[in-house]
Amino acid sequence: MTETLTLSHHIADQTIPAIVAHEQRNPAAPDDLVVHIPEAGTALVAQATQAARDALAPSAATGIEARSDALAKIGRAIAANATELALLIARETGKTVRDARGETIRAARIFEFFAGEALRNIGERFESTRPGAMVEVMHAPVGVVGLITPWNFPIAIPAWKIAPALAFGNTVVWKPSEVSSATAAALMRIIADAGLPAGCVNLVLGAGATGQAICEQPDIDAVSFTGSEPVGQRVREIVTARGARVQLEMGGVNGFIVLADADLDIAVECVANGAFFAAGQRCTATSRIIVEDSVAERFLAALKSRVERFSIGDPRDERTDIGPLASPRQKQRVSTQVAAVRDEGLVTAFGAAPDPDDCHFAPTLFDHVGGDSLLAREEIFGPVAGLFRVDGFEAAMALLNNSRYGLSAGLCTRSLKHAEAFKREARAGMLMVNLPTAGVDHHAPFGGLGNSSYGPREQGRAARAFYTTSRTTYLRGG
Ligand code: UN1
Repeated sequence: MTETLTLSHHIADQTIPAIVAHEQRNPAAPDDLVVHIPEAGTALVAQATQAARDALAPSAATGIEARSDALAKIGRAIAANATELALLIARETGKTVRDARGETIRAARIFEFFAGEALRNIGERFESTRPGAMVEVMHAPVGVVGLITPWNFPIAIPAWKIAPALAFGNTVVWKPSEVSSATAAALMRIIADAGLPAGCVNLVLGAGATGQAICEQPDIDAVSFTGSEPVGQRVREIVTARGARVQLEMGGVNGFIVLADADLDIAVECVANGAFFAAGQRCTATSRIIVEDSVAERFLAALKSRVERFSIGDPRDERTDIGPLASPRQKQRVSTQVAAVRDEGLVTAFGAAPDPDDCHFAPTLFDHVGGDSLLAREEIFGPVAGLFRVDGFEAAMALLNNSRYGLSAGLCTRSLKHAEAFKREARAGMLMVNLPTAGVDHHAPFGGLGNSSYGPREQGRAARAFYTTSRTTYLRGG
């Protein structure tokens, strides 16, 4: 699989070829040019939006059972093609094939879950205060939704936006990250074969200009975005200014506390996974490892020896634990931030070496980090974390909560008392006890507090809130 792919937009079941604007190279083998990508821009976004609007009535006429069948069919087709999709994800984004296969299966399960939800969009009927009248509450589609998705979960995140959008009767204009366009095009082909009316899902490819066109498009009723905080804030400004609905999932500088009474084997597994798997490119990654002084040296030695056993290399190899960063731009960003941390005078316990030949970056840990460091404030989105030493639970919680973000937080302990206090006091949307900060279930609500998220939660039954609007009817027999 080394040919260069040339991608097309997909609007109302037509593939629309266009002029090449970007390329994505295999981040583990820069000579391998994976894909040529066009830029849709304003005119094609308008065309896709019209196609999506025209598809609303046919989609409603199709009914919930046919929609549910289509979602189940998409899920089955993703699962049946998991091996091929995982290899494409690995080649295009550098995600290890093992993680990519897991993610692909997760995407399949998400479509299957929402195949059920399409049949469970249950409303309410109750008595009006006016004698003889009844009140009915239905959950109606929002309309045309714009979806802007990132490269780090190139199939699962599109799945957890597209599936509920369709399940509840919306139609979609979707722009994936230019770093994962080939994976998006492969998913689009599967969706196009599911038997939904033309125009239910429209794929527009490109980078920032096309994302901006979606946000500005007056006929898009709601925009759901996952990506970086600065871009997310911009999305929010544009979309709320024109009065449309917006949902954002952005960054995190997630903390994981290791108390003195923790099982250190569990703590090491949680941190090794949370901080370094997927090369740290998860918004739920562990960036701040907050450890009680009395166990810090033992924990650090065990973590170091675990990291030394990682197999770092070609993401398409089944044995690889950690692959490269997704692009030279990503490697540049991580390198710049690591240099800034060094300029603070901090030293590493291990790592900090970018590979000169490709996008690999060694797992890196800075030791003796203080609460005012860049590592405590900014998301790095690479395999880089800081070790913060504290003298007990209260100090650990104070440090944990000292962040403008609040996506995921973890605690490793054997103490029920501390676990309960953590559940009450940690300022984060996702709380993990003796589990890594990253890695969430597909059937549970997902989202954060503070600058991490905006709008209703994604995933699970909670997803309905964003993709529907309640319609209240008062009914009196004539
Ligand atoms: C996970 O940790 O399993 O972009 C999911 C991200 C998040 C999803 C994380 N929106 O990393």
